[in-house]
Amino acid sequence: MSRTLIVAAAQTGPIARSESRAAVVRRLLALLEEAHGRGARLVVFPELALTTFFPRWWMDDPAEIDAWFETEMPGPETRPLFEAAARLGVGFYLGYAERVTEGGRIRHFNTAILVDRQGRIAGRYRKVHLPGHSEYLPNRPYQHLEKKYFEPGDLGFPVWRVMDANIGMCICNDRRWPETYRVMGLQDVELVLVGYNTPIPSVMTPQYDHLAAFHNHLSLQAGAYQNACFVVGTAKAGKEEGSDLLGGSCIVAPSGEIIAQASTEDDEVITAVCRLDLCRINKGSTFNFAAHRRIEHYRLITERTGAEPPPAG
Ligand code: ING
Repeated sequence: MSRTLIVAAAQTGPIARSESRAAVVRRLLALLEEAHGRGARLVVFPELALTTFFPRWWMDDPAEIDAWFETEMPGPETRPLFEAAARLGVGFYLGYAERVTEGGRIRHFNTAILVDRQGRIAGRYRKVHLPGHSEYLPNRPYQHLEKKYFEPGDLGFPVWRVMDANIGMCICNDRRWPETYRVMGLQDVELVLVGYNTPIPSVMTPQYDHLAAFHNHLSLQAGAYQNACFVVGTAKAGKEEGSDLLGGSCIVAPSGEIIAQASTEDDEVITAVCRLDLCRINKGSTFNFAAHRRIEHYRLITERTGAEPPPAG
Protein backbone atom coordinates (compact mmCIF):
# COMPACT_ATOMS: atom_id res chain seq x y z
CA MET A 1 0.00 0.00 0.00
CA SER A 2 1.74 3.23 -1.08
CA ARG A 3 1.71 6.08 1.38
CA THR A 4 -0.16 9.07 0.00
CA LEU A 5 -0.56 12.44 1.74
CA ILE A 6 -2.42 15.41 0.30
CA VAL A 7 -0.45 18.49 1.35
CA ALA A 8 -1.41 22.17 1.06
CA ALA A 9 0.59 25.36 0.92
CA ALA A 10 -1.59 28.03 2.54
CA GLN A 11 -0.11 31.22 1.16
CA THR A 12 -1.18 34.47 2.76
CA GLY A 13 -1.32 37.91 1.25
CA PRO A 14 0.03 40.89 3.15
CA ILE A 15 -0.51 41.26 6.90
CA ALA A 16 -0.87 44.88 7.99
CA ARG A 17 1.04 46.22 10.96
CA SER A 18 -2.29 47.01 12.60
CA GLU A 19 -3.85 43.59 11.97
CA SER A 20 -4.61 41.76 15.23
CA ARG A 21 -3.50 38.18 15.88
CA ALA A 22 -7.19 37.23 16.09
CA ALA A 23 -7.90 38.70 12.66
CA VAL A 24 -4.91 36.91 11.15
CA VAL A 25 -5.88 33.61 12.78
CA ARG A 26 -9.34 33.96 11.21
CA ARG A 27 -7.63 34.17 7.81
CA LEU A 28 -5.46 31.14 8.60
CA LEU A 29 -8.51 29.17 9.76
CA ALA A 30 -10.31 29.91 6.48
CA LEU A 31 -7.28 28.63 4.57
CA LEU A 32 -7.05 25.53 6.76
CA GLU A 33 -10.71 24.73 6.22
CA GLU A 34 -10.44 25.27 2.44
CA ALA A 35 -7.40 22.96 2.37
CA HIS A 36 -9.28 20.33 4.38
CA GLY A 37 -12.18 20.58 1.96
CA ARG A 38 -9.76 19.77 -0.83
CA GLY A 39 -8.51 16.67 0.95
CA ALA A 40 -5.35 18.10 2.50
CA ARG A 41 -4.29 16.60 5.84
CA LEU A 42 -1.18 18.77 6.27
CA VAL A 43 -1.17 22.56 5.73
CA VAL A 44 1.96 24.73 5.53
CA PHE A 45 1.59 28.38 6.58
CA PRO A 46 4.30 31.02 5.95
CA GLU A 47 7.21 32.22 8.08
CA LEU A 48 6.12 34.76 10.77
CA ALA A 49 2.54 33.96 9.77
CA LEU A 50 0.89 35.83 12.67
CA THR A 51 2.25 39.32 12.03
CA THR A 52 3.61 41.64 9.43
CA PHE A 53 7.30 41.14 8.57
CA PHE A 54 8.45 43.43 11.40
CA PRO A 55 12.26 42.97 10.81
CA ARG A 56 11.84 45.53 7.99
CA TRP A 57 11.78 48.25 10.66
CA TRP A 58 14.40 49.51 13.11
CA MET A 59 13.04 49.39 16.69
CA ASP A 60 14.88 50.22 19.89
CA ASP A 61 12.21 49.83 22.51
CA PRO A 62 12.26 46.24 23.91
CA ALA A 63 8.53 46.42 24.65
CA GLU A 64 7.80 47.45 21.06
CA ILE A 65 9.97 44.60 19.77
CA ASP A 66 8.52 42.00 22.15
CA ALA A 67 4.97 42.89 21.06
CA TRP A 68 5.72 41.00 17.83
CA PHE A 69 6.59 37.78 19.70
CA GLU A 70 4.43 34.93 21.10
CA THR A 71 5.20 33.91 24.68
CA GLU A 72 2.94 30.88 24.62
CA MET A 73 2.00 28.47 21.84
CA PRO A 74 -0.86 27.84 21.65
CA GLY A 75 -1.96 31.06 23.27
CA PRO A 76 -5.47 32.49 23.49
CA GLU A 77 -5.40 33.87 19.92
CA THR A 78 -3.78 30.81 18.30
CA ARG A 79 -5.68 28.08 20.17
CA PRO A 80 -8.50 28.10 17.55
CA LEU A 81 -5.96 26.82 14.99
CA PHE A 82 -5.05 23.85 17.21
CA GLU A 83 -8.71 23.14 17.94
CA ALA A 84 -9.52 23.17 14.22
CA ALA A 85 -6.60 20.83 13.55
CA ALA A 86 -7.97 18.31 16.04
CA ARG A 87 -11.57 18.75 14.87
CA LEU A 88 -10.73 18.37 11.17
CA GLY A 89 -7.85 15.94 11.57
CA VAL A 90 -5.47 18.28 9.73
CA GLY A 91 -1.88 18.98 10.83
CA PHE A 92 -0.07 22.24 10.11
CA TYR A 93 3.28 24.08 10.00
CA LEU A 94 3.13 27.54 11.56
CA GLY A 95 5.90 30.13 11.49
CA TYR A 96 5.98 32.71 14.29
CA ALA A 97 8.29 34.84 16.46
CA GLU A 98 9.01 32.87 19.65
CA ARG A 99 9.97 34.57 22.97
CA VAL A 100 10.93 32.01 25.61
CA THR A 101 12.85 31.83 28.89
CA GLU A 102 15.42 29.02 28.61
CA GLY A 103 18.65 28.46 30.50
CA GLY A 104 17.70 31.27 32.84
CA ARG A 105 17.50 33.93 30.15
CA ILE A 106 15.01 35.34 27.66
CA ARG A 107 15.53 34.07 24.11
CA HIS A 108 14.07 35.28 20.82
CA PHE A 109 13.79 32.90 17.84
CA ASN A 110 12.26 32.85 14.36
CA THR A 111 10.40 29.57 14.89
CA ALA A 112 8.18 27.05 13.13
CA ILE A 113 6.14 24.29 14.75
CA LEU A 114 4.71 21.10 13.29
CA VAL A 115 1.26 20.33 14.73
CA ASP A 116 -0.13 16.83 14.15
CA ARG A 117 -3.65 15.79 13.17
CA GLN A 118 -4.64 15.58 16.84
CA GLY A 119 -3.66 19.24 17.36
CA ARG A 120 -0.48 18.47 19.33
CA ILE A 121 2.93 20.06 18.74
CA ALA A 122 5.00 17.23 17.22
CA GLY A 123 8.07 19.26 16.28
CA ARG A 124 9.75 22.64 16.70
CA TYR A 125 12.39 24.28 14.52
CA ARG A 126 14.27 27.56 15.05
CA LYS A 127 15.67 29.37 12.03
CA VAL A 128 19.41 28.76 11.70
CA HIS A 129 20.36 31.00 8.76
CA LEU A 130 19.45 34.60 9.67
CA PRO A 131 19.94 36.89 6.65
CA GLY A 132 20.38 40.63 6.58
CA HIS A 133 22.14 42.74 9.22
CA SER A 134 21.97 43.80 12.88
CA GLU A 135 22.94 47.48 12.58
CA TYR A 136 20.84 50.26 11.04
CA LEU A 137 21.62 50.71 7.33
CA PRO A 138 20.96 54.31 6.21
CA ASN A 139 19.51 55.36 2.85
CA ARG A 140 17.28 52.31 2.47
CA PRO A 141 13.48 52.22 2.29
CA TYR A 142 13.50 49.15 4.58
CA GLN A 143 15.87 47.28 6.84
CA HIS A 144 16.30 43.51 7.19
CA LEU A 145 17.04 43.12 10.90
CA GLU A 146 16.58 39.41 11.62
CA LYS A 147 20.12 39.32 13.08
CA LYS A 148 19.05 42.04 15.54
CA TYR A 149 15.71 40.57 16.63
CA PHE A 150 16.44 36.81 16.60
CA GLU A 151 19.14 34.44 17.82
CA PRO A 152 20.33 31.71 15.45
CA GLY A 153 18.34 28.52 15.96
CA ASP A 154 19.70 26.04 18.51
CA LEU A 155 17.76 22.90 17.55
CA GLY A 156 19.57 21.88 14.36
CA PHE A 157 17.51 20.44 11.50
CA PRO A 158 15.47 17.59 13.02
CA VAL A 159 13.23 15.16 11.12
CA TRP A 160 10.15 13.61 12.77
CA ARG A 161 7.99 10.61 11.86
CA VAL A 162 4.50 12.14 11.70
CA MET A 163 1.47 11.05 9.63
CA ASP A 164 3.48 8.01 8.50
CA ALA A 165 6.03 10.33 6.82
CA ASN A 166 9.55 11.60 7.61
CA ILE A 167 8.92 15.36 7.93
CA GLY A 168 11.46 18.15 8.41
CA MET A 169 11.14 21.93 8.60
CA CYS A 170 13.17 25.00 7.78
CA ILE A 171 12.44 28.74 7.42
CA CYS A 172 12.92 31.13 4.53
CA ASN A 173 16.65 31.88 4.09
CA ASP A 174 17.45 28.31 5.21
CA ARG A 175 16.05 27.14 1.84
CA ARG A 176 18.97 28.80 0.03
CA TRP A 177 21.60 26.70 1.83
CA PRO A 178 22.18 23.12 0.60
CA GLU A 179 23.38 22.11 4.08
CA THR A 180 19.81 22.63 5.34
CA TYR A 181 18.34 19.94 3.10
CA ARG A 182 21.32 17.58 3.30
CA VAL A 183 21.25 17.36 7.11
CA MET A 184 17.57 16.39 6.82
CA GLY A 185 18.36 14.17 3.83
CA LEU A 186 20.77 12.24 6.04
CA GLN A 187 17.76 11.58 8.30
CA ASP A 188 15.84 10.16 5.32
CA VAL A 189 13.50 13.16 5.08
CA GLU A 190 10.58 12.73 2.66
CA LEU A 191 8.82 16.08 3.11
CA VAL A 192 10.49 19.44 3.86
CA LEU A 193 8.14 22.25 4.93
CA VAL A 194 9.35 25.85 4.55
CA GLY A 195 7.56 29.15 5.03
CA TYR A 196 9.10 32.36 3.70
CA ASN A 197 8.83 36.17 3.66
CA THR A 198 11.05 37.41 0.82
CA PRO A 199 11.09 41.21 0.45
CA ILE A 200 11.75 42.76 -2.94
CA PRO A 201 13.90 44.85 -3.21
CA SER A 202 16.10 42.76 -0.99
CA VAL A 203 18.24 44.96 1.25
CA MET A 204 21.36 42.92 0.58
CA THR A 205 21.37 42.05 -3.13
CA PRO A 206 19.31 44.50 -5.21
CA GLN A 207 21.39 43.37 -8.21
CA TYR A 208 19.40 40.14 -8.22
CA ASP A 209 15.92 41.47 -7.46
CA HIS A 210 14.83 40.66 -11.01
CA LEU A 211 15.76 37.01 -10.33
CA ALA A 212 13.95 36.69 -6.96
CA ALA A 213 11.29 34.31 -8.29
CA PHE A 214 13.85 32.22 -10.17
CA HIS A 215 16.17 31.94 -7.12
CA ASN A 216 13.23 30.97 -4.94
CA HIS A 217 12.17 28.05 -7.11
CA LEU A 218 15.78 27.12 -7.93
CA SER A 219 16.51 26.75 -4.20
CA LEU A 220 13.38 24.73 -3.46
CA GLN A 221 13.71 22.49 -6.53
CA ALA A 222 17.41 21.82 -5.99
CA GLY A 223 16.81 20.88 -2.37
CA ALA A 224 14.03 18.50 -3.36
CA TYR A 225 15.92 16.86 -6.21
CA GLN A 226 19.29 16.50 -4.46
CA ASN A 227 17.71 14.91 -1.39
CA ALA A 228 14.91 13.00 -3.14
CA CYS A 229 12.16 14.57 -1.09
CA PHE A 230 9.04 16.68 -1.49
CA VAL A 231 9.41 20.37 -0.59
CA VAL A 232 6.48 22.67 0.24
CA GLY A 233 7.35 26.38 0.06
CA THR A 234 4.73 28.82 1.35
CA ALA A 235 4.98 32.59 0.96
CA LYS A 236 3.54 35.50 2.78
CA ALA A 237 3.11 37.56 -0.42
CA GLY A 238 2.03 40.89 -1.83
CA LYS A 239 2.56 44.53 -0.93
CA GLU A 240 2.91 44.56 2.85
CA GLU A 241 3.33 47.97 4.51
CA GLY A 242 4.71 49.33 1.25
CA SER A 243 7.23 46.52 0.81
CA ASP A 244 6.73 43.87 -1.90
CA LEU A 245 6.92 40.26 -0.71
CA LEU A 246 7.59 37.51 -3.26
CA GLY A 247 4.80 35.00 -3.91
CA GLY A 248 5.41 31.84 -5.87
CA SER A 249 4.33 29.32 -3.22
CA CYS A 250 4.81 25.85 -4.63
CA ILE A 251 5.00 22.14 -3.98
CA VAL A 252 8.00 20.32 -5.46
CA ALA A 253 8.24 16.56 -6.11
CA PRO A 254 11.37 14.46 -5.39
CA SER A 255 12.09 14.68 -9.14
CA GLY A 256 12.57 18.44 -8.69
CA GLU A 257 9.42 19.20 -10.69
CA ILE A 258 6.99 21.82 -9.42
CA ILE A 259 3.63 20.01 -9.12
CA ALA A 260 1.56 22.88 -7.70
CA GLN A 261 2.11 26.64 -7.75
CA ALA A 262 0.26 29.71 -6.50
CA SER A 263 -0.95 32.18 -9.12
CA THR A 264 -1.80 35.17 -6.92
CA GLU A 265 -0.15 37.26 -4.21
CA ASP A 266 -3.15 36.89 -1.90
CA ASP A 267 -4.46 34.30 0.54
CA GLU A 268 -4.43 31.19 -1.66
CA VAL A 269 -4.44 27.44 -1.09
CA ILE A 270 -2.59 25.11 -3.42
CA THR A 271 -2.57 21.33 -2.93
CA ALA A 272 -0.78 18.29 -4.29
CA VAL A 273 -1.02 14.54 -3.82
CA CYS A 274 2.34 13.48 -2.39
CA ARG A 275 3.01 9.81 -3.12
CA LEU A 276 5.75 9.51 -0.53
CA ASP A 277 7.26 6.34 -1.98
CA LEU A 278 8.33 8.39 -5.04
CA CYS A 279 11.18 9.51 -2.75
CA ARG A 280 12.51 5.94 -2.88
CA ILE A 281 13.35 6.15 -6.59
CA ASN A 282 16.36 8.45 -6.16
CA LYS A 283 16.99 7.56 -2.51
CA GLY A 284 17.67 4.07 -3.83
CA SER A 285 19.76 5.07 -6.86
CA THR A 286 21.12 8.47 -7.88
CA PHE A 287 21.02 9.79 -4.28
CA ASN A 288 21.62 6.58 -2.43
CA PHE A 289 23.82 8.40 0.11
CA ALA A 290 25.25 5.21 1.63
CA ALA A 291 26.37 3.91 -1.76
CA HIS A 292 27.80 7.08 -3.26
CA ARG A 293 28.83 9.71 -0.71
CA ARG A 294 32.51 10.03 0.21
CA ILE A 295 32.50 11.86 3.53
CA GLU A 296 36.28 11.66 3.85
CA HIS A 297 36.40 14.52 1.32
CA TYR A 298 33.71 16.75 2.84
CA ARG A 299 35.50 17.88 6.02
CA LEU A 300 35.72 21.55 5.04
CA ILE A 301 31.93 21.82 5.10
CA THR A 302 31.83 21.55 8.88
CA GLU A 303 35.32 22.78 9.75
CA ARG A 304 35.43 26.04 7.77
CA THR A 305 32.80 28.81 8.08
CA GLY A 306 33.98 31.36 5.51
CA ALA A 307 35.65 30.75 2.16
CA GLU A 308 39.48 30.87 2.10
CA PRO A 309 41.11 31.37 -1.32
CA PRO A 310 43.96 29.16 -2.51
CA PRO A 311 47.53 30.42 -1.97
CA ALA A 312 48.78 32.79 -4.70
CA GLY A 313 50.31 30.75 -7.54
N1 ING B 1 14.04 36.59 3.65
C1 ING B 1 14.83 36.51 2.49
C2 ING B 1 15.02 35.10 1.94
O1 ING B 1 16.01 34.40 2.19
C3 ING B 1 16.76 37.28 1.20
C4 ING B 1 16.16 37.21 2.59
C5 ING B 1 16.07 37.91 0.17
C6 ING B 1 17.97 36.67 0.96
C7 ING B 1 16.63 37.94 -1.12
C8 ING B 1 18.53 36.68 -0.32
C9 ING B 1 17.87 37.33 -1.36
O2 ING B 1 14.13 34.72 1.19
C10 ING B 1 14.11 35.91 4.83
N2 ING B 1 13.17 36.20 5.73
O3 ING B 1 14.98 35.10 5.06
